[in-house]
Amino acid sequence: MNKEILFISDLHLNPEQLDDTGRLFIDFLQTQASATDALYILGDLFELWLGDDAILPAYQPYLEALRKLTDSGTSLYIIRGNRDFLLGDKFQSLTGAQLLKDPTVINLDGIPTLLMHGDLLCTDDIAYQQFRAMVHNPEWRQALFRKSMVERLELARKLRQESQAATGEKGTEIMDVNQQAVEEVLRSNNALQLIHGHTHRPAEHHFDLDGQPARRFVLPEWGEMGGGLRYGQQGLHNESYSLDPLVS
Ligand code: LP5
Repeated sequence: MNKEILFISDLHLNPEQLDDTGRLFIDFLQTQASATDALYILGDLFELWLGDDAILPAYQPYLEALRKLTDSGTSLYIIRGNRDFLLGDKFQSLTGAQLLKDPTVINLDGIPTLLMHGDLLCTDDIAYQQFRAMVHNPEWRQALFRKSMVERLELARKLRQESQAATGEKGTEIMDVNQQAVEEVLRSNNALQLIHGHTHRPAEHHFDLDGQPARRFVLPEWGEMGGGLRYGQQGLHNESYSLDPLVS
């Protein structure tokens, strides 16, 4: 029998309060995810993660809901995003999640499928790639971990301001994936299928890769509605989630 697997990303859970998206996510975990074999979250589960030693109180309900999910038998796999790149070992032990490297290849029905957050594919966004290299630098991280939670929050606020100013100036194409980067990463991982988030441009792209049909699925961001991909007997298909029983 085929496994049932869900893929979601870009929930950007509010660091200050439990809002509608947060309630929808907890409902999703209890109703949809708990009835499947595995849930993959491909980055930016949290709007900002200050480090496992500085967990914001507003995130406690999610940690508990994720723990309940894994205790009930659903496997939980998470790729870090550009907002929650500091998720670490303590987060794993609190929730039962397994953090995956970006990219990771899994096998869906014999099709090698690449999972990524998606930011690494935005190679035309040179300023972002420099920013990414900075926050992945071990020395930058050591300096950050010496700061208090309040200092980290203030730094995160400044980074957001810088980022918002920068993205306002950038052309939309620069902030999308680069097709050549997509093809190279598929080729180097012997994969024909890619699932990612980050760009908030949900779609299913079909293209030719060295004479073979290839697909790229882009996951949606969450708001009052959620969405993702389900893999089951029918292959991969889109789903949407809502707390309103009249909307599906
Ligand atoms: O986030 P989003 O989707 O709006 O834009 C992203 C890229 N921006 C980022 C930066 C984050 O938004 C910043 C917030 C991160 C906080 C996370 C947790 C904090 C951890 C602890 C830290 C204290 O990822 C954006 C891309 C866009 O996606 C599309 O791909 O374009 O990239 C940028 O905007 C980067 C800018 O081009 C360059 C930013 C320069 C920052 C320079 C640092 C200066 C230091 C100032 C502070 C003193």
